[in-house]
Amino acid sequence: MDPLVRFHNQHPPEAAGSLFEELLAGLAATPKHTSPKFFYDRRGSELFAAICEQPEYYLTRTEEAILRAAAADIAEMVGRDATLIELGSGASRKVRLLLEALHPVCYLGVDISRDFLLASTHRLAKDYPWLEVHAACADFTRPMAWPEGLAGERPVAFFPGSSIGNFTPEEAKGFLEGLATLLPAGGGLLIGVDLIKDRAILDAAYNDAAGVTAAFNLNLLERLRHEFEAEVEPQEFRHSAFYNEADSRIEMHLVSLRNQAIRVAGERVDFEEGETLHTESSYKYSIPGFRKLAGGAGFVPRAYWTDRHALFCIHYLEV
Ligand code: AVJ
Repeated sequence: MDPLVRFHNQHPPEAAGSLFEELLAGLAATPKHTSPKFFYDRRGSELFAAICEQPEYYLTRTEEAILRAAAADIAEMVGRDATLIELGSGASRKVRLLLEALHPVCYLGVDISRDFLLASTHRLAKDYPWLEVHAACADFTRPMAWPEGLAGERPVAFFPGSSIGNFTPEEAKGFLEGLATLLPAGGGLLIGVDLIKDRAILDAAYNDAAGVTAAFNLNLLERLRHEFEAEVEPQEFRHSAFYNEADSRIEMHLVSLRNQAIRVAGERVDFEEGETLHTESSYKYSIPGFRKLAGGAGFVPRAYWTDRHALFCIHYLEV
């Protein structure tokens, strides 16, 4: 037990089993797909943190610059003494840019990657001794409730990084509706959303020259081997990522380099040469497009902040 962080395990006992079933169902489907949440084992979370450092991956850097520049503005909008709830808190880096200005009474980090979450929230609690820090290991793509015992009366959710982009627009609407119901009147949502832009910038961001995104994508197969006892050779697949303009989304795939069969939990999954496993979609929105989506989900768009080149946008929405 960490004396600095209050830990809430919100994965129901059957979660591991049902995650596995979800994985198998996607592999058996046509076209084959897996949810991006399967990327985030410990190694996957580390690789994602490394992606954020790549020169081509403008999202993190730009969002952090916006947060830095707008922190005082955001604090004025959001108000002090909130209960700040970060969804998909990962390394809990971005929230640091807000803590001094926002001065919340309580911080809750929610993440699916347990060890990573515990390490990050521990560092946060050490660095901000005045802050009450909680950690909840949970899959926020499933219905959830806030854990008991959080200080403060006014929850404000923080959902940075354009993680919302992993949902289809319909799913995003459903997710926002769920959040709007979880938040009491006066509660808010500070959310980072990647913007539609020139495809060359988008394609480069998901095909970094150092190959970190490729390693992140292929790590999914490593995870299948180690955690789910799959028989699969990652070197028999290659990374593919491209902008699908019609659907305003980046698609990531693992392309089979030849006809082959992999095995997961005794189930055989056949791949033809060139066939893909669709591992992620990352939707991009215009500013008005996202405000409309949020409005339709029960939020009132209150403000937004963007960068000079209109690469990324942070919205503040209230219920
Ligand atoms: C965490 C979903 C925002 O879509 O940009 C980065 C994940 N995938 N590179 C994104 C990701 C490949 C990222 N999100």
